[in-house]
Amino acid sequence: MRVAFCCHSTLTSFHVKEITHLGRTADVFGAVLADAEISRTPAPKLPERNGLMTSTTGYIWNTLYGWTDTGSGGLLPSSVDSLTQPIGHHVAHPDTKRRLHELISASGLIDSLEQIDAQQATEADILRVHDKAHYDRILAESALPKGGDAGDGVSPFGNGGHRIALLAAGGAIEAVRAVVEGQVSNAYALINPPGHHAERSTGRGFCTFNNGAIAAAYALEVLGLKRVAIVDWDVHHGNGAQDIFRESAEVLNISVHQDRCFPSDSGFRDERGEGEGFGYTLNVPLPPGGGSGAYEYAFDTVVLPAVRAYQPELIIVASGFDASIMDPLARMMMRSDGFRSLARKLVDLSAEVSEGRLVCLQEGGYSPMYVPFCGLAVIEELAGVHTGTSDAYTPILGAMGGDELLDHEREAVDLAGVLVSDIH
Ligand code: 3YP
Ligand code: ZN
Repeated sequence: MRVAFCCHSTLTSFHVKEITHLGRTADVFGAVLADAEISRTPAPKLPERNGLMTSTTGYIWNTLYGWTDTGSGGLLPSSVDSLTQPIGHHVAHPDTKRRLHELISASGLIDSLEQIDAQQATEADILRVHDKAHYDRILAESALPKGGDAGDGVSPFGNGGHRIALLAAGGAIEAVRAVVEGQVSNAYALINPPGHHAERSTGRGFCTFNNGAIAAAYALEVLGLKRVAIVDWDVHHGNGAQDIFRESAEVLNISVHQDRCFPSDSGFRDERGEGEGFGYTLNVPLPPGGGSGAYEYAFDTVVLPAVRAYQPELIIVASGFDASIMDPLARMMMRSDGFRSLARKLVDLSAEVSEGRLVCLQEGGYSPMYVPFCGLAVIEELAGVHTGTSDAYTPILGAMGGDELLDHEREAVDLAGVLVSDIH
């Protein structure tokens, strides 16, 4: 049964929060709803962990996540020799994520979230998924006066940057710990730098350590879970977890991404894992141009059936907002309502398979103006709280179309759908 209550905040009209631990439906103004209305709302499965029942959403942000120094180039390092002019605002400048944090605050949503502090991950936490040479190299380059690069020449970090990367991995761990221990029912960790391209032996694509893989390994090796699913809706391929968990059946890694965007040589449907891990790597490459129709079809046809077949104890989401229509680093057409609907699907799925255990970790997203609205929509769905904030860009972006599922998108998704039958 659900109870709805409303409360006023100083900044927004009102919040509606659904809480799931009381046995009847009522609202705070005292009007108990009629039985007929009660029976219309199916009772969600109650999240019950360690005897605790909660309906709180955890939230992680740290000031240092806004201090990553991505350098003076725009995407490539600035260089007189190659005539790439300094621009002062790298495409992955942390302001985009800080602006999302500020919308969470200004909308009033933050008042409904349980803020959790991140700690720096330990060396042992990192070495569950990375080799020591990578860890040592990051620490050594971080000690240089101007910092270094995580591994591929387009992933710069500044002096002391290793501490922010460790704090991002530690934020992912804390979010997982809080959810698995039942302190909160689900969580959004707005961490930075991102992680999903980082492989066992190198950083890549703005990522230093693979926060999601580190959190999954923590859940398996420290918290004792047996099955973790990673759902990666960042527009780029989740190659890092694919590399790290290639031979593991303890992690189901599903990546929905723009076909051959980045990395351009991975993310194909025929990459399915190796040995015991065969079948537990699942790639859903989408043609460029897809919007909510393509994504919702991919979720309904592939992601949800795959996760249901796998029955994980925890779902980790690699949550990038770079599939948005405003993003400079991909060519998809998602809007905030599309991300909201994907989040809703995963909240419902987690209630069905993992007692509500769902942890979203921030990955990419490079539109400083639009990422905040996408993130707010997702976190509202996790919390079951609507602040009443409307996406101010909907009138202009909604008019651009792109939401219907097209035949070539359906065909691409259906080809991935046949792979679900190998998951057990
Ligand atoms: C890394 C270099 C070119 C594309 C870019 C992608 C980073 C990202 O958002 N990954 O999820
Ligand atoms: Zn991305």
